[in-house]
Amino acid sequence: MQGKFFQKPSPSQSKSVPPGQHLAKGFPVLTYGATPQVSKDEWEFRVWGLVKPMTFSWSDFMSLPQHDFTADFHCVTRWSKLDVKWTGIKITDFIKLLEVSPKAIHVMQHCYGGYTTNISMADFILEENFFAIKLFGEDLPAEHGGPMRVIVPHLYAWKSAKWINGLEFLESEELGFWERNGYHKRGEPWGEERYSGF
Ligand SMILES: Nc1nc2c(c(=O)[nH]1)N[C@H]1C(S)=C(S)[C@@H](COP(=O)(O)O)O[C@H]1N2
Ligand SMILES: [Mo]
Repeated sequence: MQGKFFQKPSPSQSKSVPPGQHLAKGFPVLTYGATPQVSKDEWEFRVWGLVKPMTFSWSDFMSLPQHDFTADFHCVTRWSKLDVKWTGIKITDFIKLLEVSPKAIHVMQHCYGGYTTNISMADFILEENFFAIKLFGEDLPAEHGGPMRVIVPHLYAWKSAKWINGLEFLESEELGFWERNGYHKRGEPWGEERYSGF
């Protein structure tokens, strides 16, 4: 598929495009519902469930090390964008601040606006996953999840929660918004884990 919205991958790009996906021109915005407008001053981030409950401010997050990340981005609606440049804080660095119970095997990501998405601890606590605060060197725009979103590069992008404001640690798998509405529980793009089939 080509034309206004898609472009043909170069030979070197082809191996990075999972089956059934097309390269998007630009960086589409995909949001269910309205875009929350949250200032950094009022922004707050909570952890609860199988963890010592804690609340973090924007400046708490800014005291953590920041890194540049380059990651491919795959939306289950069949567009991908390769080599997106982000700046952010590693999930693994943040988790070190928490007292998580060893019984926690699953995580629910919660967001301003009410969106949720679930992920296993094994998929979440990876060096390559991060909280993004910049996109191509600029403050993360509100429509792409600013002031802060999650990026989990190895799963479909619905697992990368925009406007993240909390993590709930769980002793068993629970389903988030799209997962309750038919999307796959895990969502791995190379295996085309798109829909759950229930
Ligand atoms: N809070 C929230 N996060 C979200 C979504 C959403 O609707 N709300 N959409 C998801 C989906 S389906 C995709 S493809 C990506 C889109 O990110 P983008 O708008 O920056 O391209 O965000 C994901 N995270
Ligand atoms: Mo998506």
